[in-house]
Amino acid sequence: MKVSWRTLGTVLLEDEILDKAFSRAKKAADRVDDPERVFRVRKQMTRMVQTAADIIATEFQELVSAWPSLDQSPLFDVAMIDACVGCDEYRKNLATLQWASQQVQRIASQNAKKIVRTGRTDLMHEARREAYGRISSIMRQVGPSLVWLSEARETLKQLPKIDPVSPCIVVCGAPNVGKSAFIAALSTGKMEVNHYPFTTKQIHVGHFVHRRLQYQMVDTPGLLDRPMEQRNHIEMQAIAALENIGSLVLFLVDESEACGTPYDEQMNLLEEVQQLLPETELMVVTSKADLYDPLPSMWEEVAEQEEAWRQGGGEGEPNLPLLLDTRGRVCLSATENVGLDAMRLEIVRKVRSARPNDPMQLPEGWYRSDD
Ligand SMILES: Nc1nc2c(ncn2[C@@H]2O[C@H](COP(=O)(O)OP(=O)(O)OP(=O)(O)O)[C@@H](O)[C@H]2O)c(=O)[nH]1
Ligand SMILES: [Mg+2]
Repeated sequence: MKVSWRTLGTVLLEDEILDKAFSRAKKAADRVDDPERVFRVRKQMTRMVQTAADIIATEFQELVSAWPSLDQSPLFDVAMIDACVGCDEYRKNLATLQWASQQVQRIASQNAKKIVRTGRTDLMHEARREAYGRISSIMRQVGPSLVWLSEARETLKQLPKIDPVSPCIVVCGAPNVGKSAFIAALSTGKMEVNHYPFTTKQIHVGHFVHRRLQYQMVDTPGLLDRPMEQRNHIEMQAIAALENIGSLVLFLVDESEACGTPYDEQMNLLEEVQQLLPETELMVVTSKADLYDPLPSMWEEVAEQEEAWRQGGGEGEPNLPLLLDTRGRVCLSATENVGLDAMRLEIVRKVRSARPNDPMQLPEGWYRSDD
């Protein structure tokens, strides 16, 4: 199941639901037509009670089934939900609506029975009023859950959309080293811009496709800007979430220090990231290679070979030479578009060797439609 928080409908609040339910109930009663007064009132009152309860129960049922079940959500989503709104609260508030939906139906059927059993119209009205009172009281009890869900929806809407099945490359590094520029340069098509709900920073999610497999790249602004001990629970959760989705971590270093963080500090951060994500393959890459003076010795050669490959349609998986700096580290320039194609192919190779089971390799007897 693929979760899309962006398509979750608005959560109506207590008063909005009650208004909707009671006004529909009133309309349903107005449509009743029976010349015999007792029959007419009986039908009107039962219809009011049942319509109101149905509207409310349906509203809650739909909400409960539209919101993803945590047991079936990808680990990334669960970690993010926990970081942003809390899994316990999430479960509790949805369960409250489930309970309320049953209560409301129960009240309706009890009071409908009272209405049917009496021959006195005043008692019918009385039973209808009682049902409305009890339903309103249930609604007051779920009011806070509705407010919570409505706020949670606003928060979760901002989360990056990550497909748990496709490889995901997590791009990290100190602020300003060129993470977003790197993702933009490697992406085909438009980059998505999202937020981690607890920072104001933009997260970029970019994609490229190689041999029909989609590769996602996600950046991590604001997550690693501070020393470990100053990080709060939420940031740690988000980092843990990255561990769950990352097939490969790219750590960008800006050796020119144009980013504002000294090289040594960037190396300390690298060590922290390695400790945080011990299970994930990590590759260190130098950004902004165009700022080297002199340029890396292979600059021209790499630029020419990449250009020639692109001219030829960019097919296949040639061994394009990687641009290396004097430390022997892979480098590239997002602004000059040098070293990027070679890097993309390197990512593909790394991801392939890091993923023990290739999702494109289906079990025996399974067929993939070649669309
Ligand atoms: N010369 C040069 N500048 C670059 C390159 N890539 C990025 N920059 C510049 O570096 C600055 C930061 O780039 P971003 O891509 O925003 O860096 P970031 O790591 O995403 O920054 P945060 O999201 O704030 O952590 C911008 O001014 C870019 O223009 C590059 O390859 N060469
Ligand atoms: Mg950025």
